[in-house]
Amino acid sequence: MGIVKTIKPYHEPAGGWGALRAMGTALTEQGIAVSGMALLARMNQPGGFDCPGCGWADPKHTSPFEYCENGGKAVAWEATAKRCTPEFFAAHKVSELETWSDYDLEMVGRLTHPMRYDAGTDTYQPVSWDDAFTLVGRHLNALPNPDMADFYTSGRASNEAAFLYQLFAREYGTNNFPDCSNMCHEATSVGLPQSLGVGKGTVLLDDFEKADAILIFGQNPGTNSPRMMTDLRNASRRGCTIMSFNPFRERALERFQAPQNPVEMATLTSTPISGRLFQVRVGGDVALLKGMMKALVEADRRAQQEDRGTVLDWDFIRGHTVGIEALIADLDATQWADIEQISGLPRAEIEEAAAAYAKAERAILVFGMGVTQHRHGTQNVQQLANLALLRGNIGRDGAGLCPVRGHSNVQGDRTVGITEVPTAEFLDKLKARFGFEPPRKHGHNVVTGLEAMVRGEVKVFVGLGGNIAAAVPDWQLTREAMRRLDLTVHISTKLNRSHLVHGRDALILPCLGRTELDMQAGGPQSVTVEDSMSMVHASTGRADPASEHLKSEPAIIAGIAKATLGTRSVVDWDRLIGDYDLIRDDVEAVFPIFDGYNTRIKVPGGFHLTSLARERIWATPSGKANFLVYDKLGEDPRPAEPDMLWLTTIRSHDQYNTTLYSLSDRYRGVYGQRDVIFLNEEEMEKRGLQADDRVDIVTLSDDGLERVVRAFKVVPYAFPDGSCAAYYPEANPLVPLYAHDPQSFTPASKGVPVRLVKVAAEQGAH
Ligand SMILES: Nc1nc2c(c(=O)[nH]1)N[C@H]1C(S)=C(S)[C@@H](COP(=O)(O)OP(=O)(O)OC[C@H]3O[C@@H](n4cnc5c(=O)[nH]c(N)nc54)[C@H](O)[C@@H]3O)O[C@H]1N2
Ligand SMILES: Nc1nc2c(c(=O)[nH]1)N[C@H]1C(S)=C(S)[C@@H](COP(=O)(O)OP(=O)(O)OC[C@H]3O[C@@H](n4cnc5c(=O)[nH]c(N)nc54)[C@H](O)[C@@H]3O)O[C@H]1N2
Ligand SMILES: [Mo]
Repeated sequence: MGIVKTIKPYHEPAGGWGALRAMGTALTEQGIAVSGMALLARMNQPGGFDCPGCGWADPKHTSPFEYCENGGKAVAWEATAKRCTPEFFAAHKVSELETWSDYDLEMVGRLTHPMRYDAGTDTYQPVSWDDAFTLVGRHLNALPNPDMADFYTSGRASNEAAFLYQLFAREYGTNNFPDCSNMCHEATSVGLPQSLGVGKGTVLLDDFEKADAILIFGQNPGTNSPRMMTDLRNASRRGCTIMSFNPFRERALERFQAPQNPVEMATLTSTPISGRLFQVRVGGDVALLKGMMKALVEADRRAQQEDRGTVLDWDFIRGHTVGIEALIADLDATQWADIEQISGLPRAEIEEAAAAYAKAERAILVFGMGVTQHRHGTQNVQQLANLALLRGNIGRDGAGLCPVRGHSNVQGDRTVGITEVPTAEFLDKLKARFGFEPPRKHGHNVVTGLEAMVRGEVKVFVGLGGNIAAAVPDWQLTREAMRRLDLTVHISTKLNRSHLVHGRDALILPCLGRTELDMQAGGPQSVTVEDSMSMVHASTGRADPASEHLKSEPAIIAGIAKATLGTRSVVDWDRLIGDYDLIRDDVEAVFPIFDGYNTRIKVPGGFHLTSLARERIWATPSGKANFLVYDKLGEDPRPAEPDMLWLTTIRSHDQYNTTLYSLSDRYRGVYGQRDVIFLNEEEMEKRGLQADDRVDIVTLSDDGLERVVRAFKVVPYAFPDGSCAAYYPEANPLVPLYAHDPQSFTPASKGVPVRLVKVAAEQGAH
């Protein structure tokens, strides 16, 4: 790449002309400057396809311009004119490709043929679909126990593909469904049911038009869900208070220029977004949340003493919740000094945040990975739920919890049965519909799956999308385990790291993307997805497939199922693949909330899956919402290591998870490089470091293994004390596999204890 490596602050607002320029560049780089714009005109429109980017909800289709810079990049990446062909594979041994960067691998373009690894030549060679399916079947049938296979899902798979995938693996005999969600919002899915009885958000897009306050915890909308910026901007303009709690001063949370707004664009004005930014320390959220709640409780007592009403919503608390006494006792026992130390925020600031929250009649609490990816991720989520419950901010217009999901269908995949801990009720329904006995034993999630792989107990890995080898923690350990597998199968659109970290046998099975026409025996097919707000709607690709040899994800799963189960199967796979309406009928039979599925997706915008908590019906054992106590403030700050910093691993503006669109991160002022570490000047001074110095980042591991990434460049940044940040996935070798939330098994990617070792100038020269 010709990009110069520089660090220089970005002065423009987020969005705006910078966003339009970046989208134009992405389309041009992929060789689709003109056709790409035509494609984008069909994105998120009735009859069109759903954006393959993030899981933010679609508005009510009032503008022909329903996409954002990063959605544009996601489409450019899929609709690229570049191709990764058998000739390419013939020319590059796998051992050579291993030396390529992740960026260069995906830049090769769309995969065109099914490929099988050939050890003799150390290359991938073309293979027929039939032979590929037979190979998978042979390996799976050779396993003494179906629990020796793992079936991974990344959240781009449609409801139809995901349902078939779980159907096949369960008929085969296992509940091993590690899922990208295990590394993402699992703390939400595990934490919220205990609090509210549902594991999903409780707001709809309309609520953003009615809220008086929106609080954003550990989420970066300007980059990761840019269409949300329009809702925030409109809220901000009508006087809604917006507060953000984040160690970074994320640009989009400060100022935003709507690319869709001609006036802002022409006059170069922008809307200030976050009324207030609270720079919480990395891992300091429990302390912050308890501080806010403590301030509310204290204010409530004062108000009652002075006969000024109440600050807490006691009618709601008494009518709808249990556990308030224990929560208040815990808050009373928590000292302000500890809250300040661990959150990194002075008491006065926390009280200010609490006061602004208390002033709002209706408040929405938004949260993302900054909250979930901690050893105390579930606790973070539950303390957030407590904060909402204290003021009755659930189940009312303009109020609620809004976990912003990642992948565009990660929520839907879970809804239709991708889970390693299925309920008995679901399995009974599956059995009633199909007539086979599904396995009851709980299966692997990402962490337990990798642990089993490390122990040699897993032999076959199948990945429905994603890039597991790069997305997971502890590369040294986990990649070595992947290389010992009997078979790795990746259903993918683009070449990525996981294809190179392969088992003894290995297959790359290329599939259609969401923008492409999916033609089956019964004609062109649509799929369905569920967004962050539980809206289910259809997505129809119309573009010519990247290659005539591609199959749809459902068709690939059916091919594997037939080759593995043969006449044993009670499912008529060909019939289902011929007409996806039939798959949806099955989904509806197993999950009654999909009542009228095929009819309801014909309505533009789709339909909403009911959230009981939204109706103030609490599906918990007590029948009430639960205030849940966590008697700590976070993780112990290791007094024995005065040098320690909490490292958080974050996304740049120019990446989609492990896919890099470029090596730059313009809002944070980083260009042409990703091996950087953000650190404040005081912490730099303490360590004798200057800007551009190189450091090794070393994890303070508990198990004696050395975890280190080398020669990262120091970038001074107004960051909280005791904290630092580096990019995901480059920093993943630092995240220990054992360092996960014990309840949700979410790896602690946003809370890694590290120390820095300065590298001598000549060693660090890059
Ligand atoms: N363009 C683009 N869009 C995406 C993605 C992408 O990679 N690129 N990924 C998709 C996926 S799968 C997901 S899950 C979402 C991810 O979207 P986000 O949830 O926004 O994920 P991150 O960027 O990893 O981190 C979010 C924020 O958490 C802050 N943070 C870090 N540590 C802490 C902490 O300890 N406390 C608090 N309060 N904040 C902290 C970071 O500064 C950052 O602003 O986006 C989805 N959309
Ligand atoms: N340190 C650290 N680690 C993290 C995170 C973090 O913040 N920090 N975030 C975590 C999170 S939130 C997530 S969700 C995971 C993401 O983990 P994954 O979901 O496994 O990773 P992705 O990078 O999204 O997967 C990209 C690949 O998906 C394939 N692909 C793209 N589109 C399609 C499609 O339509 N169909 C199919 N079959 N394949 C397709 C392409 O081959 C592409 O290379 O990573 C997690 N890992
Ligand atoms: Mo995610």
